[in-house]
Amino acid sequence: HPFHDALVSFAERRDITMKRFDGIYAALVTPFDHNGKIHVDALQRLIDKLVGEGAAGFYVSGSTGESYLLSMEERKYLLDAASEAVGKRCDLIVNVGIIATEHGIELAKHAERKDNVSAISAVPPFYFPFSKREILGYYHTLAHATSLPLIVYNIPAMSGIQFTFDDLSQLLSDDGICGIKHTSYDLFQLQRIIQHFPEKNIFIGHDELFLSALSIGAHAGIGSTFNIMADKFIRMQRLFYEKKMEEALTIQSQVNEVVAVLLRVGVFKGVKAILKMQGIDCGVCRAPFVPLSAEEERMLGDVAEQNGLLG
Ligand code: MN9
Repeated sequence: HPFHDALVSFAERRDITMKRFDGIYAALVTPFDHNGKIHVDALQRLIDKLVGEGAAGFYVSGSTGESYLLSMEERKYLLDAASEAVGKRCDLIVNVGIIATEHGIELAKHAERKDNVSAISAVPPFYFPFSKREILGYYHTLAHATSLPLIVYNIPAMSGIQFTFDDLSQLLSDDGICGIKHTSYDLFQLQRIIQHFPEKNIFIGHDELFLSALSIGAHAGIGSTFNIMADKFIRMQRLFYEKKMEEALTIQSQVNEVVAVLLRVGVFKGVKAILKMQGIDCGVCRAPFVPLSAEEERMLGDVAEQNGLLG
């Protein structure tokens, strides 16, 4: 492809290029303190709780982390803090997606300096109507900008970019691209990707589809609701491997009761509100997001209580 000269060869990459991702990667919220600054103590407590529940790792600076409301410096600082908080216990995937390719490269180079980061990820460049060629070029460039492999973040509802199966095949044929985070309700497309790229890492990005995605061959998930109920997903995956489908579906059904309310009030705001009820105050989402109403908080409290999220 057009960036061939800049390629780092497969053999020169870190061993982790071949990493098989498995399990639950929590798409971390970004905790803010009362002054709206990144709250490192809350982040540490959140990470400790999720490691304790059995999370496989963390997805830092994604949509859930409000990364497009953070400055470049804050995105780096957030990763510094998360990397330090996690230590050697788990690995991190870092979303470096941003509009300008050179800013993405800068974030990728920063991520490469952390020894617990196993991959970068990126949303498509947004706002401007870039051509498919420009968007695919952005990914190939980021995938070879550092020794870290890249996970494509497919999220049409937010990015506005619809990838076809052919687009995704082109991307996954790049040896610098180790997988995809599929945050789309199109399970037909997901199944075709898994079938045609069995050696790549496929993350389901819609928590409400977790069990469905496992049934068509996904092995891992990246999700915002793992912040508040990682244990349920971990149990669901274990039950699935034990072929206890009815029990697994019971858990998915509970999870989906919670997701339905989160979608009504705004997922990121709702996840932060439930975390506060669970004893980890991560503050509120950054403006232009507005705080939840008392009625929205009540709905969240009720559904969290009814589904065993409040202990
Ligand atoms: O990280 C999340 N995607 C977005 C994954 O928030 C854009 C999901 O966890 C969803 O929030 C969740 C609700 O649709 O599945």
